[in-house]
Amino acid sequence: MAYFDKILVANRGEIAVRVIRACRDLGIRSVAVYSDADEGALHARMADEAYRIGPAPSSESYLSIANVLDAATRSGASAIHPGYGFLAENAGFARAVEESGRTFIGPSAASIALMGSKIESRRAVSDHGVAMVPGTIDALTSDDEALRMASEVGYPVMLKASAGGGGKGMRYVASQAEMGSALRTTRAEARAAFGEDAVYIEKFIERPRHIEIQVLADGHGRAVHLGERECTIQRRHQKVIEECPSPVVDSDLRERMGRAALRVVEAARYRNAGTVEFLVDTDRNFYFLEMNTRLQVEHAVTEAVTGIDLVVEQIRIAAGGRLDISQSEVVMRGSAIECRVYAEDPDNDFLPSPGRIAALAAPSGPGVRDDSGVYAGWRVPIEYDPLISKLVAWGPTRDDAIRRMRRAVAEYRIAGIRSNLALFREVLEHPDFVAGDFDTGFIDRWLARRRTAAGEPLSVEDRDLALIAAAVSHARGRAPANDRPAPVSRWKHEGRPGSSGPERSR
Ligand code: MV4
Repeated sequence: MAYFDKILVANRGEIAVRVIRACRDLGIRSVAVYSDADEGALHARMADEAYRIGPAPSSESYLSIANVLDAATRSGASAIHPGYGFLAENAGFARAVEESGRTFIGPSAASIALMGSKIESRRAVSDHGVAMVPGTIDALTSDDEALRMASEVGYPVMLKASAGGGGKGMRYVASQAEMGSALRTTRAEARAAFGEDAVYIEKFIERPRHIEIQVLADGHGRAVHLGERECTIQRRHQKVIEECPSPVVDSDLRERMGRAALRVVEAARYRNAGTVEFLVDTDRNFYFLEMNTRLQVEHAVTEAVTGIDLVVEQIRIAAGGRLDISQSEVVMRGSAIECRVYAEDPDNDFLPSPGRIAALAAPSGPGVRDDSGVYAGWRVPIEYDPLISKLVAWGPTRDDAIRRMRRAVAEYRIAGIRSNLALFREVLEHPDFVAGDFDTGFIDRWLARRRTAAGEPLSVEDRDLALIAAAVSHARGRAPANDRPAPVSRWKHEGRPGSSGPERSR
């Protein structure tokens, strides 16, 4: 059964290829759009039809609502899948698609707008009884109010822009002496970046993990959660490695986080696939952070473990279909890891490494999936995110998945451009990674240590990071991170099933 005759994919690269594949699996015609920089790109070649939507700068192509809608008119597509990034979380785009008489494959414009405002989403979610990071519910109106709220929740705090998210527009505030200038710079940056300067305060959660719950909701009152993804391994707020399940989430915590995520779905009257992000502290308390109203980059680890095709479900739901999966039918089997393969140079501060791919051999074999957006001979453009593929390895256990990922990374050959593959080889052998013992500072601390070990001076940014890490360790009566052996993290014990650690999340 076909749900739509023809779907336009308003995106590029590996995610456009991923959606085109789902269309083909469902017998639906696919329409690609491409900029001048993407003429001959894999997604444009794979789709049944492809339409040029403008010059290389995304503001004049992939971000142009008018140009995307024009391609929809030219092709006769009756639905639009936005992928992630670009227009995926633009409420105005979702509205414009619906007003043009087409279906937006995603949530309503109202849900996108609600979750796009971190202040409004915090209010809606707290009204539904979901635990969130202690802090302000309303936008701060004065320096005095900020100082009062911050001393109420206790320093250090995070100052966050309501229009921010994903690490954008946030600032660490150690003490009241820093509050005045932090408010001014955060507001000014938010105004420049988002055109809106509302800010709020959250208590700073130390050494958290970033764990998110995948949800599916059909808009007819049915909703399920598909367990969690562990997304703690990040560099500068970019995820690097994700996994499903998390090594620290047992079935009890999963059930409680899943129920909380479904309350967020209710609060947003959410429809389609979405992700509810939580911070999890070292005592395994979890706090709502934000909801991503789109398909995520890392969705494939959930697919590997649940066997559910999230893009197919998105299309079915958008076509008005009922969710035919009940919560008890969601079964998590085995363990999956994703490595984001980037065209970037780890030896040159991770600068993008665009250029012609001279040779390419992607891994395959049992339990390995490579969602790529490139091919040999293709020139990776400089204009866009340099993600070239997402490598996923599945195994019956986490150790099996790690070994498989090591094998897959070793099989991978990319010539002509630099990539971050060599880093994965090292991280996948790191004892703390293998033990599942890490927090959000893992990659930065590891890279800093690795560079000083190689005799390189630290960059100003890395030196600041190291100083902050040392200060935090000192304040907590620990040895600085550079002094090995590091103290054994509480994660090591509390993550273990059967551990008798305190369970305080509610
Ligand atoms: C925080 C936090 C500590 N306390 N909020 C960064 C990305 C964005 N989604 C939220 N982030 C954080 N918010 C409070 N109240 C620490 C981070 C954070 C982080 C979170 C997840 C993964 C990596 C991170 C790296 C640095 C900081």
